[in-house]
Amino acid sequence: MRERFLVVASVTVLALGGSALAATLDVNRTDDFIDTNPGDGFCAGSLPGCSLRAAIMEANALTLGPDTINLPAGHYVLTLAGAGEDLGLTGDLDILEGELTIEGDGAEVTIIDAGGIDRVIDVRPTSASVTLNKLKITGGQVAGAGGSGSGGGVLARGTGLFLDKTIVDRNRATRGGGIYFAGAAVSVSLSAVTNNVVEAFDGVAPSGGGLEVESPAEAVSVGFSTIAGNRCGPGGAAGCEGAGGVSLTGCFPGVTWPSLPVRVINSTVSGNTPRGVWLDDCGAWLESSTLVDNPGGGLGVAAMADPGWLLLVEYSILSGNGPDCGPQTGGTWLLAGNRNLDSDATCGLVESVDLPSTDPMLHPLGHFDPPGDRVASSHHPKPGSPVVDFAFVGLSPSDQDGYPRPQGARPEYDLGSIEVLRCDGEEDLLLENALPGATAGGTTIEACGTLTTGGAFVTVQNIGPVRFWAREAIAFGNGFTVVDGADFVAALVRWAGYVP
Ligand SMILES: [Ca+2]
Ligand SMILES: [Ca+2]
Ligand SMILES: [Ca+2]
Repeated sequence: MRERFLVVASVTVLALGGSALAATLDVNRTDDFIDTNPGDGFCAGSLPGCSLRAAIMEANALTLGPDTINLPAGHYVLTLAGAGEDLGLTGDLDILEGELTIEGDGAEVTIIDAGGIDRVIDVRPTSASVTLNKLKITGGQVAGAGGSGSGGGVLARGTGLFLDKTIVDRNRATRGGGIYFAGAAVSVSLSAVTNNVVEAFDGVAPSGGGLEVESPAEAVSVGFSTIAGNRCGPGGAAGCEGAGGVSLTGCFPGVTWPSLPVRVINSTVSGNTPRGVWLDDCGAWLESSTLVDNPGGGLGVAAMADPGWLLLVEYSILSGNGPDCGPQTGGTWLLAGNRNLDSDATCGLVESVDLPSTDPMLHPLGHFDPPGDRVASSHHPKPGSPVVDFAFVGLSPSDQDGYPRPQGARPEYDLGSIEVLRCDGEEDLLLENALPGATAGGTTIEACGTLTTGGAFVTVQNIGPVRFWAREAIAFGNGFTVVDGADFVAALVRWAGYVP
């Protein structure tokens, strides 16, 4: 039974300096229907309430200022079939005008799902910048040559596209499975682009499994984010133009270090097929990032037309790729001597100031519950990893999960996107005898250091969350059980003293 709404959804219009008008539209329906009178100031259509499609149509018609659409937790499935339509009435959600922010409640709970009828969002060339915040974009599917086959999740050709705390997952296209961007500036921040696919269409080779950026006029930024599990073409590198993860083509010329057109920082590029990052005529600066397990290559460069461009890589891990570096057919590469690790000696690294031919000893890709709505997954170093404390300095004050760099008493930074957390000055936790059964409710136990469960069975009962932050995997003794709703978070690494 459909929920009925007694209050007609309205739009809040705020005067800004008497000239610009900013509208805030509050979506309160998860089903898909149009606004029957765009531009009247009300998000309202054929059904009671305000749908996402109706809110976008209304924002498209309100041309006087930046607009915000608030999208509460819910599964928003597009059901009005009709791809190839560009006014927002059917198929994908077309954003036509101005600056727009779609604000969700969290990437795990606010889900926009195209249900396979088209891509999810189409940012038209007539629009300005679009910000997607705390959302999931999924279920998009397009195929074809040119724009019709580009951007399974998001096709963006406006001025800018800014992803913040957003997941783009399981979309499909010919180019740019997750995102295809051909505008001015694009930024992926605190976000994840995962499990997207591009495949050939009628002789058109696929490209850019996760994110494809073509001829950006301004900066391309990937920060504190994960590009993982994306796939380009069925047959490896031969069937794919560019990368499975991130492909960048034809960046704007005329800028040189330190204003290189592409910046990747504190990010993870993992398990993309065939390649991780592919630069075709784009200078780039990668810092404190982890590129691993991309079977067709970690980092490749096709060409660099601008002689002022270079590829600068610092404090990063390239491991388990085939190869870690390559092909290297253009530009000046600066990896050697910049505190990087490779596993196969393809990056030209230098002994003593780098870690060539070295196993970084990383855990598999995992989600470590980072604070503050961050959605990215990462590879954490195992105990004894050589990447820990290998960089004498780092440029970024925090790691992918937002924890401060460096950690502990020593001043060195760790290589890669994750800084291993330290327990300096924290109490160890002895569970044996310390926690009898039937503890009073509401208690939160936090500790950092060494967890000792001893030989006896320990039962934690009727308490609140138990959070234990340890540098190393926790080995329990004969028995440790948590009952009656206590939420035991046995994190491999995290530090109780950190306040987000
Ligand atoms: Ca309206
Ligand atoms: Ca469209
Ligand atoms: Ca459409």
